[in-house]
Amino acid sequence: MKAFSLVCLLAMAPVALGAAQATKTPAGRAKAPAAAGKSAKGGRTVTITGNDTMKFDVTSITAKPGERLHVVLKSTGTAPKAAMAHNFVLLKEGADAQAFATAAMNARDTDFIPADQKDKIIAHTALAGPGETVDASFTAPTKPGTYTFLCSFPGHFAVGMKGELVVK
Ligand SMILES: [Cu+2]
Repeated sequence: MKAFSLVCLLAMAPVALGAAQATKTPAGRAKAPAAAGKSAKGGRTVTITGNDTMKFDVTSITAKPGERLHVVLKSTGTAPKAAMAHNFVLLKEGADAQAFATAAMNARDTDFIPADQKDKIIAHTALAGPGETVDASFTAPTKPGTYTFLCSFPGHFAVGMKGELVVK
């Protein structure tokens, strides 16, 4: 009887372990797409960092017309995600960045990507909270020019969380 109980315990151990691992997955998920992105999505990787000072460390990206790019955005801040998160939103040529940022303020439900401005976007990432990494792969415009990218979290564009993609 004693031996039987032991077998039961041993048999159950992997199940319990598996359950514990399953609950851990969401916490580690933020990093997985970036690691997988390099090989799976292709394109030249451009790594950008955002932090609690609401600035991108890369404010100018140069690309060839139609070049495939893989933007990886890391948030190195420590403030809570609800108060401080970052994304990378690349706008189409001629899009009004100020109008986009203003509309985004009311779009918390969609991670500050305003539904009525989606036609102004070339590509965007998800929101990165403290310590999180998000990414997006896209094809640079074929038309040479300067395209604005910004963080659409409320207030960040206003204090200069923006940059430009120069296609030439
Ligand atoms: Cu931001």
